[in-house]
This record gives sequence, structure tokens and C-alpha cells, in this order.
Amino acid sequence: MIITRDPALTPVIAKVQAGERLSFAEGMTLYHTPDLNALMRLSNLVRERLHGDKTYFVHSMRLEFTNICYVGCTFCAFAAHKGEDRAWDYDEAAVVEHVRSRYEPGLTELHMSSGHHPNRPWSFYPNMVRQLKANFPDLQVKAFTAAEIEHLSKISKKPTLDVLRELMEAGLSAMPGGGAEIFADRVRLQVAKNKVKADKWLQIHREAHGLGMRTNATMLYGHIETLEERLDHMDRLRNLQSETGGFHAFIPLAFQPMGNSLAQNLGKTDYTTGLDDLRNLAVSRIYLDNFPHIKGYWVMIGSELTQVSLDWGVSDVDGTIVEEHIAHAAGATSPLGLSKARMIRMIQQAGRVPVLRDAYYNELEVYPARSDVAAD
Ligand code: V47
Repeated sequence: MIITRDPALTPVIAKVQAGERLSFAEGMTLYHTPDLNALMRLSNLVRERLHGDKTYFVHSMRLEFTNICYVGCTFCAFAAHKGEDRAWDYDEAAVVEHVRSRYEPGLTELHMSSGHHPNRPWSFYPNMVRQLKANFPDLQVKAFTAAEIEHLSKISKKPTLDVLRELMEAGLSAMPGGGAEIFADRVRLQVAKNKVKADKWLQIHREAHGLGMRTNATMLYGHIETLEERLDHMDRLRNLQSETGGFHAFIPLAFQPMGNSLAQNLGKTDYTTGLDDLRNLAVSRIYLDNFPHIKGYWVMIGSELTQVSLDWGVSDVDGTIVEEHIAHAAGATSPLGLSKARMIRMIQQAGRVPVLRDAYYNELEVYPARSDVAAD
């Protein structure tokens, strides 16, 4: 029984408790309610109804094989132009070598996303996936955002469906959720005007789901978007998920304000607040009633707040990562990666049950819940 001091929240709580879908207006009530404690408990109710105390993580490696990109998103501090000192650009052999030099036994997921490279030919991408699978057959390759898939469609002059099919034949397991940013045109035109349009982003995920691939969805928040535009973003995702059921997780990405023109032009130097991060996670957990998981992305909100977020709807904390560059280029203060032991402790300290998963949420190992885990 969740009691609230906010009369507007009472009917929303009743609907969620009855397992009914919320309307847009009811979603906005979640964003506006002053009763954060009730919001937390409501999101936790949904989270525990789905997963109990289980909290999923993956033993993963991130690899950005190039930061060369011609798109020019205003929030990005990662992209570089060809010839710049800070540009890097791995060929197939360098990609394999990079993974080999950082490989650890038990690694299950390789998560790759990169810039839109102006010159690499289409054949490079399936070849790279094939070489990775030949060298590391047990590794699940989760790669290429919908924005990258659209780019590959342009350079190959093939429909996005064929691009996806050929990458799957080469060994691609799943697609990450990047490139979604905020779907609303007003924002998209200001932050990512040369990137894949919202409808096309959704269409590419629809096609991937149709081929049997599972994907994720992100939302970049905390810049110029309104709360209505955040919920509109979730609403479009909820509709697609009702159609296909192909999304694993929704991942809110907290805007990192360093080294990018969007923050500079806004005069913004502050990070999103902890309460905005938590409220946003809770709203997404409640509103996205057909998404299996809400991910707390420790790279952008820190491992400390990620621990707290496990009471605010989060049931997945991504992975060990090893080395991340997109958020760190834009000022993320978290470590580059976390050890598996550290992730397990982080979840146990929050009173939850750590579950090691693969890219498809198959459970590889369930660890005990422990109340006696010392602080780091
Ligand atoms: O698409 C870029 C975002 C994304 C900034 O699918 C920024 O499991 C905040 O998509 N501040 C890449 N965000 C990361 C991503 C992701 C992360 C974790 C898990 C998964 C998954 C996907 O990072 C980009 C863009 O939306 N981004 N710059 C910035 N300054």
C-alpha cells in the first residue's frame, strides 16, 4: 500500500498497482509530483514485480574503434576530424589486437559504437565483426547504433534491412541503444540535426527486432529538452515495444557538460542533479511498462548514485566496460571501467542480488545477497 501526500498521484498509484497502462497526462504527473518518496516506492513496486531483488550486470568491454566523425552533434565531445592529434582509427587487425590485449577470461559482451567515418568502405564493418568472431568465438558483439546503421546504409547503398541482415550473418548479436538522443524535432534539430531522424531510428530498431535481434534504447536528457519531450520520447518507445517486444532495456543518459558546444553555448557547467537522475529513472520504470529493464548507467551518474537507483526502478547496471571514451571526453568523473568484483559488491551493498548475465539476459551466475559487505 503506497500512501501519498499528493492527491494528483493517488489515481496514478492505483492504476500502477492494478497493472494498467498510464496515459501521457499521468506520466507527466509522475514528473511533477512533489512526493518523491511515493514515486520511489511506486517505481520499486514495478521493479520488484518484474525482478524481485535481482540486479543484472554483464562482464563487458567497450570499444570505440574510431572517433572520426563528420556528423557534428552539438552535445558530443568525443568526435574528431581526420588528421587531428586526438583522432584514432583502428583497422580490423587493430580492433582484434585491442580486444586481445584487454581480454579477460569470462568476458561475454563487446559493446562497440563509434563515429560516422567518412571514408571506410562498407566491407570493413562485416569484416571486422567476422574477424572478431573468428578470434573470440564466445564473445557476443553488441555494436552499431541505429545512427551508424543508417550511415552504413548510405555508404553501401543498401537498405538498412540488408545492412542489418549482413551484419547479423557476420556475427552481430545485438544493437546498443545510442543515437536516440531526444526524438522531438525541436530538440533534435538543435542537438543532432545531421543524424538519423527519429522515425528512421525507430524503423531501424523495428527492422532489427523483425530479424530476431534484441536492442536497447537510450535517451540523452538534462540539456534543452522539456519534461514533455522526455515523456514523448518514452511514449514513442513504448509504442514500438508494444508492436515488436524487441527491446531489452531503456537507458537514460545524463548529459555530461564538458568539451561540447551545446554546453558552452548554454553556459552550462553543472551536471544533472541526483534527484533529476533518480526521478527520471523512476518515471521511465513506471511509464515503460513493457520494457524488461531500466538501466542505471554508472559511467554517467556515478557508481554511488547507481547503487541508490536500485530502489528507483533500476534492475540493470550495464557492465564492467574496461575503458569508455564518449562520456569521459565530455567530463564524466567515474572510473574508465569497474572490476567484476567491484560491481558485485556495489549491488550487494545496496541490498540486492547480483546476477551476471550475457547480452541476451541469460543468467550466467547468481551471487548471494549480503548485508555484511564493507564499504569500498
Ligand atoms: O549515442 C554523447 C551519448 C551515447 C554525450 O545500449 C552523451 O547498452 C551524455 O548509447 N553526455 C553512446 N551522453 C552511449 C550509449 C550507451 C551507453 C550505455 C549502454 C548502452 C546500451 C548504450 O552517448 C550516444 C549519445 O547519445 N552521448 N555525448 C554527452 N556529452
